[in-house]
Amino acid sequence: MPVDFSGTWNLISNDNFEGYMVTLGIDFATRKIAKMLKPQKVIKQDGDSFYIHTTSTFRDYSLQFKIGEEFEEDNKGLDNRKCKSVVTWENDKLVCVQTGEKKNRGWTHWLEGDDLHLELRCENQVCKQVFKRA
Ligand code: VLP
Repeated sequence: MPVDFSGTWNLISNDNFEGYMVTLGIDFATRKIAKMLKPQKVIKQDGDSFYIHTTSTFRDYSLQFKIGEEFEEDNKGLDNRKCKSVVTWENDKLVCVQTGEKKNRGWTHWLEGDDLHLELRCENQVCKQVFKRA
């Protein structure tokens, strides 16, 4: 049985979100707002199907995918770039590769104790987020 990420998760730490946003070309004013946010993630996992909804007081972002099936991602409300994304299991980690204009773009989710971890990567920047169950 794979890990179950389902649940509602609240951000408790956000390391180098600034560096990640800079590499994505997010403008100063937007970064200033985004840095203050404490987003919540709602994850629904049903077999190989995932729904990840990231919500905040400023913007929301939702994503639906099946493991191993490439999809078009438009990153609407984030950097608005399109990319081709695919999510696979690497042991108990959920790994997304986002192929497009930006090199080395992707993310990894995993569970550690009762916490949900997320590493966001773009070019040479890594942002590390930790969430606790709501
Ligand atoms: C853009 C970069 C902040 C910052 C401006 C808007 C949505 C894995 C994956 C599922 C993400 C989250 C991406 C955050 C990138 C911000 C608005 C913040 C709230 O999550 O869970 O999509 O990629």
